[in-house]
Amino acid sequence: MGTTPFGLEINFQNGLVSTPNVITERRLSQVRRVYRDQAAVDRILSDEGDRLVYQVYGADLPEDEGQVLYCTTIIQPGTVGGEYHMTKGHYHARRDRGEVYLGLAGEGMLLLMLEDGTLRSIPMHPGTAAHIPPYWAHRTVNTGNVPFVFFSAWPGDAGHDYGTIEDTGFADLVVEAHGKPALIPNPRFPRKP
Ligand code: PAN
Ligand code: ZN
Repeated sequence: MGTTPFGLEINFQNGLVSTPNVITERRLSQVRRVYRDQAAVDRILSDEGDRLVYQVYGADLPEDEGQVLYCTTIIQPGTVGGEYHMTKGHYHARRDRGEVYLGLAGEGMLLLMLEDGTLRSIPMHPGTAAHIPPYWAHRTVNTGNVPFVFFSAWPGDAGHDYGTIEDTGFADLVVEAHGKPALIPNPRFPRKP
């Protein structure tokens, strides 16, 4: 029978959702493995504590075929060992499920990757509606000086596979070079000879 219709209010500036019932907070200690420079992670943890990297605000909806799930993500500005703050990133457990991202505030980059390592990047700013096709892993990066906020909507039965990306990362890293984002090859990513 599905669910009861409802509307939530989203603040486009800060990404807050009225009466969200699912809030995820990702602090540096929880997402440390996404960064290349583990010594830099240790330094930040001991010098300034466990900084907030990103939050996700969503609605508690059933993860069923036919439902459309949605949330906002707020990535705080900052770098770790030269890499910009980023989400963990994932494939959908059902690889044939896509997604839509809409930029609301701040500046970011969407990284997309196929399982053979083919990589694409899409700059995101307020108003950018990005299409994530089926089969593409996706990660977002805050490349600006203020929180990067975006909205996502995806099929209820997509599921999330974090393990594959946790093991290898994406094929490229997004680093700050002369104050601007640059993509450089990730030495940890397995490349075919
Ligand atoms: C997004 C992401 C969200 C957080 O809603 O889940 O931005 O990123 P991670 O899930 O990689 O930590 C999405 O892609 N949902 O499918
Ligand atoms: Zn997704």
